[in-house]
Amino acid sequence: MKRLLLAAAMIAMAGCSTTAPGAAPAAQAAMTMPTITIYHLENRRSERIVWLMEELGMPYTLVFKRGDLAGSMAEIRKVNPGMPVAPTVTIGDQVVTESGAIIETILNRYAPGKLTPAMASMDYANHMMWMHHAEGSLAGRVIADYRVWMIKPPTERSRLVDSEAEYQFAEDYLAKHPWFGGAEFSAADIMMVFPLNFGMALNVVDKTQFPHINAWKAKIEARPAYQRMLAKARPDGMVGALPALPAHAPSGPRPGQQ
Ligand SMILES: N[C@@H](CCC(=O)N[C@@H](CS)C(=O)NCC(=O)O)C(=O)O
Repeated sequence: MKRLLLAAAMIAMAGCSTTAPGAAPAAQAAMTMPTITIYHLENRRSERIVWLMEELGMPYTLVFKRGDLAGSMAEIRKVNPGMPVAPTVTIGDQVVTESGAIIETILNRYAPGKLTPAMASMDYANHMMWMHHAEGSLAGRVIADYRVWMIKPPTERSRLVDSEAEYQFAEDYLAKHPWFGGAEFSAADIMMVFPLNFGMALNVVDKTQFPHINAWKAKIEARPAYQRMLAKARPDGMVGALPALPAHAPSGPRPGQQ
């Protein structure tokens, strides 16, 4: 009788949890992927989604007018008149924007466990931070600085976190980790390329000051999936590149800091 009760208790406990305490949950099964269509502007953020699909080796349809940003934007407006931005993606019949949200949706649903560190690892939180930092902090600051400096070049550094502080933060991280995903390449690296390239190419920061970011960019550009993305999404090289600032912003300490 005692043995029967013990067995019943063990079965009941097993029913409560299928994993040992502290163990990572089993990877979720991938859902069947509907047709994914990427509405693209050359040399813009929609490259992230093309690159993601190339890294995953998954099918997609790419829509843009080669060498014609206005024509490509007209295609975007047809499916997404309320928020015509690149990337706009259709997942089946659903229109989705925000590159980070698109990437997380595709990975979580159709490629669980891919391009993402294990949830229980130290790298996971860093990966998530860079996934969101790319658009939530870095892109906004670099583009704001670019726009303001185009109108009136600054004579001193801002007291607020500026582009240079952003690049230094990324530089310090890459001095200790090979990828923004930590030990392995992850979707966070895909998110970070666009804003880091933007500020360096347009002279918002002095690109010679960030050797680890430059070394990471060289590794990124050597990836076969990145090269396939360039061949498909940027077949004629840079299209509609913005003018670079004549000189990068003043570096050094901020006012009041020596
Ligand atoms: N945070 C959004 C930004 C999307 C965005 O602004 N994309 C730019 C191209 S890189 C765009 O379409 N701009 C058009 C406009 O602002 O009119 C994302 O990451 O998807």
